[in-house]
Amino acid sequence: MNMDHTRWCYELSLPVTEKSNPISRDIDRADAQHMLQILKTCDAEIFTNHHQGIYSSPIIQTMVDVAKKVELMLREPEESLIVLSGCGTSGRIAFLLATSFNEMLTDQQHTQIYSYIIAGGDRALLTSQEAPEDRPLLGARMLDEVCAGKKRVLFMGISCGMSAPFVAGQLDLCLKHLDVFTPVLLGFNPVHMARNEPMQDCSFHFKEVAERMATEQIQGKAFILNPIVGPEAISGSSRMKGGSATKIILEAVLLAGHQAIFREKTISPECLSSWITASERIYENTYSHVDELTSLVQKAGESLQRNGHVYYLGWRTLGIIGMIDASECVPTFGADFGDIRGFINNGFKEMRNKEGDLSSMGPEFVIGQQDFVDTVLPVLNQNDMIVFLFTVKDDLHEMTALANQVKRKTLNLHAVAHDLKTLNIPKRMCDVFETVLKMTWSSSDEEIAVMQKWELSTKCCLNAVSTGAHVLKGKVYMNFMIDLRVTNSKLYRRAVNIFTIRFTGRSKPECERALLRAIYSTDDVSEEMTSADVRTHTQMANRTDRPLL
Ligand code: S6P
Repeated sequence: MNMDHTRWCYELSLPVTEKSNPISRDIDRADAQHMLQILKTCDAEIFTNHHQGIYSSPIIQTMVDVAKKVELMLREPEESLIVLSGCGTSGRIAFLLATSFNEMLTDQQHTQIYSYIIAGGDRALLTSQEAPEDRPLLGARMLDEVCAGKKRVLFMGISCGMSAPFVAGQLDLCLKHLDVFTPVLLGFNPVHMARNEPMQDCSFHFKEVAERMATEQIQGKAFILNPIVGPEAISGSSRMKGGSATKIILEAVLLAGHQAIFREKTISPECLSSWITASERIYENTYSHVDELTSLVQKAGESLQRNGHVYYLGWRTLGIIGMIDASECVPTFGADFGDIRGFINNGFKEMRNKEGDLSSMGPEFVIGQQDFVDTVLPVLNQNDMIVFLFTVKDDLHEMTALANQVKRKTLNLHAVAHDLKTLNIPKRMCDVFETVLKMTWSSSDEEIAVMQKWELSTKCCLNAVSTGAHVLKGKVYMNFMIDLRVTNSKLYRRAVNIFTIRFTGRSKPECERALLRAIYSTDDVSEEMTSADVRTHTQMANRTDRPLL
């Protein structure tokens, strides 16, 4: 059997979310403009119309069913809770949605009913905490605590790869108590591709839980939302399409529930698919600014190549989008936390996270724009790139004053600005920036959830900027992350896989030995090391400070 055939069979065996996307196979050799074309084509796969796609009848119908559950919860808010939960990016999106939708309820003088759980707690909102992802019992315990005293819980467990043991543990708890819980699994693989590896302290695996969910779905007691959106542009990097598709789908479902209550709109397949179409338009509009986006990717790449930094300064939830994008560069590209950093106006006051101000936990948790002025501005230089993220509804005077302060240090100052056709950002404000990616949204766009649309567009831009910059810096080979840290079992498997057939064509045991040599920093891999379980290896890798590939 030749190597190409072996690689091909191997690729076929991988779940969709771990596959190498043929569209991006040469992304490491692309210039900034070509790279954008690649990212645009990969993202467009989210909306491809096929029988398992996001627009397909079974997926839209499941969205309708879940939206109706949301409506029910909203009708009896005192005894109900909607919990969104996940690890890494999935947990961050859960946080963003739960806090934003609670805010919407407050605006309607309605009781807040949303809560979020992220593996590793609030510190995982800003830093990579990969190890708790492997703990199913911890997930179940955290869910149990959050739901204490509630009669009805709609639980949305997000795992793009349908692989996180933390989420599997939570779904298992729900399935054992269907009198209280209605579990929803959101992911982007078919059920038969859910992970089937044994989990820590557990007798079941993710796939088995997903199969039990599928059985309960027949009775309307559980739901699986798993459209196929194609492999990521950087293999396995679910912060990109996975995170965006999560946001699009859950917002559609939650908004439909809200509109049923507050606007008496019937929840129908049409209203759900029209939100997906609106999101598709956002992607098209965002990528139509190809020249400005190319310039941002190019500039960010140059900054990183010169050991400079990229700083996102964002207002309101656009600040959160910036911080999320920045925090993900550490586990994905082996970046230093200072390479790309996000700051938000009003810092933690704007975050509204459960655990409050975390700034005493270390420099990674210092996130206010005033902190930027106090600690970063004095040492800023021309190699550093600054990107402002704001909308016409933000405090434009405050924003211009800060931009002028930054400009005294560097002209490498850019903006992603969202405007409505009816409300214009004054030209003199745009003139402060070298590049302004000015997104104009037609005033006929429904005013509803306009902030959510601006967030999605900003996410798409920043994913392109940070991914593109790291590709230009050489942190990607073909379309594989090669500076990843092996800090949980999913990443360990991914590392072995990359080593294995893809790069070396050697056998799995041989590649695993090579990986163990890197983890334990030794050429002498002992019997004790090879016989230890994956958890022991990832614990060791967690203690090492450097990427292993
Ligand atoms: C991916 C990101 C990771 C994942 C996390 C959860 O780009 O770095 O932190 O979000 O591993 O993955 P999943 O498949 O359970 O949503």
